[in-house]
Amino acid sequence: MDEKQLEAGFQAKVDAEQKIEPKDWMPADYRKNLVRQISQHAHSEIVGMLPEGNWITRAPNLRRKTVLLAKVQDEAGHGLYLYSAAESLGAARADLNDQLLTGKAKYSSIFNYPTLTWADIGAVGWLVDGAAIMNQVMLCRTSYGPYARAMVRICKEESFHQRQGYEIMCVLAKGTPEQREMAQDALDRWWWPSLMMFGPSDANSPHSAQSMKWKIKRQSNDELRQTFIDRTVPQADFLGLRIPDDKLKWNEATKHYDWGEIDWTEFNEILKGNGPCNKERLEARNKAHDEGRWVREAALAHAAKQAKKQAA
Ligand code: FAQ
Repeated sequence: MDEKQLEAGFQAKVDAEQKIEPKDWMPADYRKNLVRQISQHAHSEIVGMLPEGNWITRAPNLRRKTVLLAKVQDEAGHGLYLYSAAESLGAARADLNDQLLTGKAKYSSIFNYPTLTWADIGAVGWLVDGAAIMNQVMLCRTSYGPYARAMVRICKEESFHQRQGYEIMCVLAKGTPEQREMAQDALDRWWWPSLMMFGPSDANSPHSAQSMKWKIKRQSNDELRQTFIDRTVPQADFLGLRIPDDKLKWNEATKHYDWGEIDWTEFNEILKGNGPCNKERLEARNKAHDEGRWVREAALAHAAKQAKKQAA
């Protein structure tokens, strides 16, 4: 079969909702686009451990600490699943890691904001994990088999993460005036960056059209962002907190909330490496990589010894 026939067969399979598996033929650009998205996603999970990891030693009690510890460990697990999914497409883990550590790779903009108070841990769980689930539930039906299967478990865990964050917000919002103020301040700072997580508006999203055709993405950036807003506003109302958007208003005709404007300059600056914590995040990842060198070397030495034994 020539390339055109292979491509037609591939698209027919995708259209019939059959999964593409690692050994199946796939267009080179499909493979490239998937490695791009999956590796960025994996990097996000790994860098995403940092803002919350920062609070493990300062969680207000033992229960909060164990829950937060479990959540951060879950994110590490998600990263590993996703790197494995990228490897099944032929990407080398060492290359992906290198791209992250040298600042060449993208990861989600959201993780370049600081977590300043305990309420930020509530807001991250509620809003950041909430936005992540909204975006990732559709990925359970993505066309590439290993990615879709990894996402099922990831989404179950993200759903627990979202609830633990919302529970923190509930306690703070119904607590002392100072706690309420902390909760409102966290919402004020995390609202707009959470909306940016969904990526550029559809008109400015270069990958969306092809990714939708290949059923890598199943809903557009703007659709998902709107659904997130529609679901989250009533949650903020329940908490008695105010979303920092003067234009936010229920529209009876569209059955959606109307809302204000994202500051795309801020988003683009973060993507260029100029966000509040970009530098700090890369330094922390490089430090962790350097400090883990002895573990990698020990593991490799053990593997080499085993291989020698088997050969003898
Ligand atoms: N930040 O054409 P599009 C989490 C880039 S995991 C940085 O629309 P696409 C769990 C994009 O990569 C959060 N860059 O791209 C957790 C592209 O750059 P390129 C991550 C962004 O791929 C919670 C360019 O802009 N989730 O939070 C962002 O079709 C708590 C053009 O954009 C995923 O990765 C951004 N926000 O759509 C962990 C989910 N948005 O490659 C710890 C999977 C866009 O041309 C604690 N990914 N860009 O240089 C996706 O669904 C998609 O990749 C999108 C972007 C929707 C993120």
